[in-house]
Amino acid sequence: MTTLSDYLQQAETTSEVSSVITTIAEVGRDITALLRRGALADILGEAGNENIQGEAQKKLDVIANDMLLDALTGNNHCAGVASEELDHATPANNKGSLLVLFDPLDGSSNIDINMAVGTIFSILPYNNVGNVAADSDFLQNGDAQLAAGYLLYGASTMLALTVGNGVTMFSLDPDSGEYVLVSENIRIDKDTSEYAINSSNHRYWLAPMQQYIDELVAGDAGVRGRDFNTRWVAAMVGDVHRILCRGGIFMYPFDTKYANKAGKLRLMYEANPMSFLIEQAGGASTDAVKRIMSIEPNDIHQRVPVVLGSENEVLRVQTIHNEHNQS
Ligand code: AFP
Repeated sequence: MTTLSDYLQQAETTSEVSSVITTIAEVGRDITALLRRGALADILGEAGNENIQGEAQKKLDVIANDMLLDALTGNNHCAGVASEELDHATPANNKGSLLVLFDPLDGSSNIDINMAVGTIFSILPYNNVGNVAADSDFLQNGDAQLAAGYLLYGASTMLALTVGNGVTMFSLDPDSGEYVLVSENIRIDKDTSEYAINSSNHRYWLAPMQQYIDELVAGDAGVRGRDFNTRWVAAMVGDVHRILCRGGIFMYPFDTKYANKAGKLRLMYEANPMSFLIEQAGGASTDAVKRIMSIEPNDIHQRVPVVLGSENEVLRVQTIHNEHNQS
């Protein structure tokens, strides 16, 4: 049996990155304990306020955010933290060499119905050591990430992690409290017949995305010549986990409902960490046209359209968009 600690000791990363990953995993254990108590733990329902995204915060959004913030600001290697739930970055230890970004509870609309939720995290280098970290220090593209991963709080709690040398998965042993390695060097098939998208937004999508999805819906009666199936967890962590396990394509495209924000998902603490995992597992991740991890950010909360998963399907979406742009 290999634990997360055993894995990190031999992984091609630094002791500082390993320390921060361990801190996040420890908070994941505490969030798991809260979720396991569910309705009995007074963690359900609305917190009664909105975050910078204008979204009503759930109690557990705030609780998870505060747990991660407290733990990471207590880690000497963490110079600053940025969270989906906080307007601006929180400076921590200005002698630290790392920055951490997270969505503390992704899929929080699933909490009240006892469905899967998760924590997404991204670790960046701090290039201004000795100074107080500010939002601008976080504005690095996805290729700058030193590590990324998620905790999936499902029937079991799992940690998916990359430090730039493949994707490894761990399962939390509820008896010992250890994260036990269950799979490594995960690879995503280039092809798939399973897609994930919120189809109720069809009328808001741009024409090329409408064409791509209409072709999937047409199945073996259309140009694709085969039937497709759809799955939608409404928590990105759940959809990405399924893709890492059995392939697929996940899309939250540009839609005119969010026209001023370029889609619903956030670049820095959702799209970039998930793209790192997907690319490390042999998949692809774009904004429908451009590679996500090449995007130069201009705001820690900026949104981006997301198309990620099995490479040949992501490329097909890109081809259809390019054909429309050339016509
Ligand atoms: P919440 O955290 O507000 O539930 O949003 C989750 C999410 O950001 C992402 O995890 C899902 O894939 C997506 O939104 C679901 O969006 P829809 O609710 O529009 O289906």
